[in-house]
Amino acid sequence: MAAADVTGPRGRFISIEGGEGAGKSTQIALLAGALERAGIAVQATREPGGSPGAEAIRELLLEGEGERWDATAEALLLVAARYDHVTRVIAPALAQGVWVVSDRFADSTMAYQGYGRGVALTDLAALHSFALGEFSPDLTVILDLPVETGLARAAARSAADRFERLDYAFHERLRHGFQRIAADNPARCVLIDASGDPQTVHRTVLDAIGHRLGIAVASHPDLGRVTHARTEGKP
Ligand code: Z5A
Repeated sequence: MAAADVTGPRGRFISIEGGEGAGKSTQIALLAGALERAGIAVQATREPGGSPGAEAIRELLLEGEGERWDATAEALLLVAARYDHVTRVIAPALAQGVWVVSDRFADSTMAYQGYGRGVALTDLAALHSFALGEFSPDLTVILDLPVETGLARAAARSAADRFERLDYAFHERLRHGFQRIAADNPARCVLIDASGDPQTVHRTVLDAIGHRLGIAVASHPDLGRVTHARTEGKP
């Protein structure tokens, strides 16, 4: 994937993962605010989506009945969207020295379509290898939360989409999948308890960035303002 072959000074790529209502959008808003205050240029983005083509695919994925797409079609659509997002948005930003923080990335496909919906993990890995080569986040923060807590948070926020309407056992497989991904990729992933209040989780995320990426960033103090500015409607 030529656009990801960055040779100059490069920004860092952080993905935030987790199940429904884990607090990804909230943490991305806080993290982006903290990085900006530290003088780091940062671009917040999301998946599926993040580029015009990928946003069009997002609409195909999230609308309609639960069985509109089978799990394999879903995976193919997601990886097509991801390729577009990486080549047109993420890799060019990193090449300019901008840090990119993404609400979900490839681990969501492993968790949802793989652990959740039964597509072989080896097939998904091969698909990603074809689309992205060796490109991957520098750090993946996985927000871990009991299923019932996450679904209650998500339900309080908005009407359920195609994925949120899937059954409880699916969401348990998802949580287990993310925990496995963290255990299998310890150099890239950090699993964080997301059951605390937003500022507590935020400070834990910044600690992880300090340890893993070697940069100390002060926490963002203004939770209410940043949360509303950046999370209504997602990044
Ligand atoms: N999907 C997939 O299947 N495969 C893939 O490869 C990819 C995605 C990339 C995207 O939907 C869907 O696509 C997703 C997986 C699938 N499934 N669903 N649903 P989305 O982008 O619309 O939704 P999401 O990514 O799942 O995020 P979310 O569930 O909407 O929530 P969140 O971003 O993790 O949480 P939040 O918006 O920050 O917080 C939710 C609520 O809880 C909100 O009212 C907050 O104020 C509150 N909150 C947040 N943090 C806290 C704490 N710490 N305490 C208490 N309350 C909190």
